Amino acid sequence: MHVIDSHTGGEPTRVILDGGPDLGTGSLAERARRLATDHEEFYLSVMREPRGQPAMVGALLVEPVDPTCVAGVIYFDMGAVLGMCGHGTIGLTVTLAHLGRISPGVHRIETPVGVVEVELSDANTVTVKNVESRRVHSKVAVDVPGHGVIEGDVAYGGNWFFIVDPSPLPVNTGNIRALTDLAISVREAAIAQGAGGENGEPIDHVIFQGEAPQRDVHSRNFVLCPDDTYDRSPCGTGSSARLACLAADNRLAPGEEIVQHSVIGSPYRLSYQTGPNGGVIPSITGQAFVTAQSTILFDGNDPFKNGIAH
Ligand code: PYC
Repeated sequence: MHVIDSHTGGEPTRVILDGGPDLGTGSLAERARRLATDHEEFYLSVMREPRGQPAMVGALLVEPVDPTCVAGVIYFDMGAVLGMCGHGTIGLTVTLAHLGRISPGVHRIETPVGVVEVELSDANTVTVKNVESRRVHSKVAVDVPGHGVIEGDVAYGGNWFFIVDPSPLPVNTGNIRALTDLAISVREAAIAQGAGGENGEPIDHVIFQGEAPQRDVHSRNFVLCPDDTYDRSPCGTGSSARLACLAADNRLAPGEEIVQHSVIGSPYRLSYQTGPNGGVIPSITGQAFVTAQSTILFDGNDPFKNGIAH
């Protein structure tokens, strides 16, 4: 299996060029469902240690249905198959350029939740125009065992987010363990108490919005991903959901640009345009760098062939 690894603001992406399972035909949403139900062993073996690493997102290249797209992609981490991934799309675009498959300019990429547009400005800088994002519930109270009631907005940005603003804890690297534990409890409470999307979609990510020390930075976020790691980048789908909340609260005008930092200080430039269905079309600009080009091997005698479960 040939892969190319990159990171976007510190968050790793592994693009799988070949050697993945046969997912058959149909829409990318159908093929993503098949990956989730029939091929868990495959994606865990590529994401888990010793081949993968915590926080890594896999990007399985598949044939797009839409012929105007340069690629189809299904994202996953070691916790779940994802609808979309913003940092992964920036990493994938830089990887396609590294391979000589695309040049600077605008391209379309098909994902299970729809087609996204990417603009490659230079070898490392990409703007993603994400799928329409929306807030579906505001100020939802969840009772978090051991903590008490926490209020948050439920919003969609290609994945489902519970966004807590302001964060119950300061968002800084010294608090990563405590933020992670609290975010897991919030996600579990939200799921148990039915706080999800309009059709009952479960929350898969939690965001705590904190203050940034820099005057020119709008805020700093902590994002918990399905695999219980935190996003080293400001999370593209999470930033999209957050833009939908800012727009719904009239806290950011269409076209106005802000800088969002992750908990480790990596930046995205964010803005939005009003979407056709009452939501927002987010623009996310970030940078990715290729870190490795490898062949992954699976030895039938290896007791950890399918990765370490812990
Ligand atoms: O950037 O959208 C994102 C993302 C999702 C999970 C990890 N990163």
